Amino acid sequence: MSEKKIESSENIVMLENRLGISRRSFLQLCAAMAATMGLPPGADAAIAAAVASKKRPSVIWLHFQECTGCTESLLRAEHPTLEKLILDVISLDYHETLFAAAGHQVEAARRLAMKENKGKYLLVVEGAIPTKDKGIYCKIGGQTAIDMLKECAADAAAVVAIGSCSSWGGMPSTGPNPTGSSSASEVLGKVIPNIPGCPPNPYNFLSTVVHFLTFGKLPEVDHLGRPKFAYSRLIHENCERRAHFDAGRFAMEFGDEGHRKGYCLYKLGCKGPETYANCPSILFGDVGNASWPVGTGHPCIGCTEKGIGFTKPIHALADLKNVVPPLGFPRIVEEQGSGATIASVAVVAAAAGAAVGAAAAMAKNLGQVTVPPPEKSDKTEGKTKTERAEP
Ligand code: FSX
Ligand code: SF4
Ligand code: F3S
Repeated sequence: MSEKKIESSENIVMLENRLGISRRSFLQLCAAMAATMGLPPGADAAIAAAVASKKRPSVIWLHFQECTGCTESLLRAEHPTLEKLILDVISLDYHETLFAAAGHQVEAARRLAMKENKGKYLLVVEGAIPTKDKGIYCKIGGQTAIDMLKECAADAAAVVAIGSCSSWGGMPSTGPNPTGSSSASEVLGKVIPNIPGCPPNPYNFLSTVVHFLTFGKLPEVDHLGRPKFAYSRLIHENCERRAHFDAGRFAMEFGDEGHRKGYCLYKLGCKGPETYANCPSILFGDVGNASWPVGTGHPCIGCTEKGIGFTKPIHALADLKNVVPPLGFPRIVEEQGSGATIASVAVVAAAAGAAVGAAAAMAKNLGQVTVPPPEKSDKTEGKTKTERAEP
């Protein structure tokens, strides 16, 4: 279907009224999602048609040991009123934080939704599951988290773990793990799709759900169950401070000259070189350039990586997985302009249906300016060789 035809179709017009966003914004977001997932040309139209017309899948959302940051980050997204889109794309039939009802009423609603949508609903698990002492450390409606998860998973079409807690145990499983916090996969005895992050990026969750809605299945995952479209590249590969790493320019302590100048955070413990996620490409909160941990000056703690975040000390040096700072690189000085947000990815997607990573990186570069290096070498350059990372 041509873009014009899609834009004027009755369902999209109705959607405009339903969501209170323009058709153009909606179609741009569909194109951005298709590009983020690395889908071929035409997938944006399929996504738009599915979101506008298909019956919304019933979603049962469980909360166990966590801070509710996953839900908070979904609801705090702003562009274009993402929370509206999420709540429109799915039929949220059970969610402890968002439900006005309480007690037996809400448990009855969960069981009714499970019965009416048997074999068809999507189960989303937020939070780790305590397994020590028969799971008594987390009970809801008199049921342990273990029993509730198993009961809800039995008739689900698919189970998705959202956040690092349900993906690997996350924060609650930090040593000495007094309650035996475990992942949803461990409790269910099988690998399920995980969308880790503390909190995870809402676009990765939305894209996963939209893939399920459009194609009737979840996107392809890696060996840890993470959707490949979001977790197949090291953070270090797309980081805007990478040029400084390659040139040996590091912040040595918080607030020093290198830190103020935006140098690489490797020596402050940045886990970007051993963490797979698309944080630097799609950013957080829709507030523009640099809105991700490293962009704001804090080392990545590896929250999306099993065995790194909440396991490895925050300021311990990362293992360099596949990158070594080259010795012969020319000096590079970058100056950041106002970067593009996820909406700009749509431009790239519309043009090419480009591959994941490339699309986001291109969009990010739309607003960046590279300026030539300064005329004379200063003290900083003198430091370069002595402070070069030892791989
Ligand atoms: Fe919190 Fe979610 Fe972290 Fe965990 O996110 S943001 S502690 S991953 O389960 O609520
Ligand atoms: Fe960026 Fe961290 Fe890699 Fe430095 S070590 S380039 S701050 S990801
Ligand atoms: Fe987490 Fe690191 Fe991204 S701390 S949010 S994986 S930059």
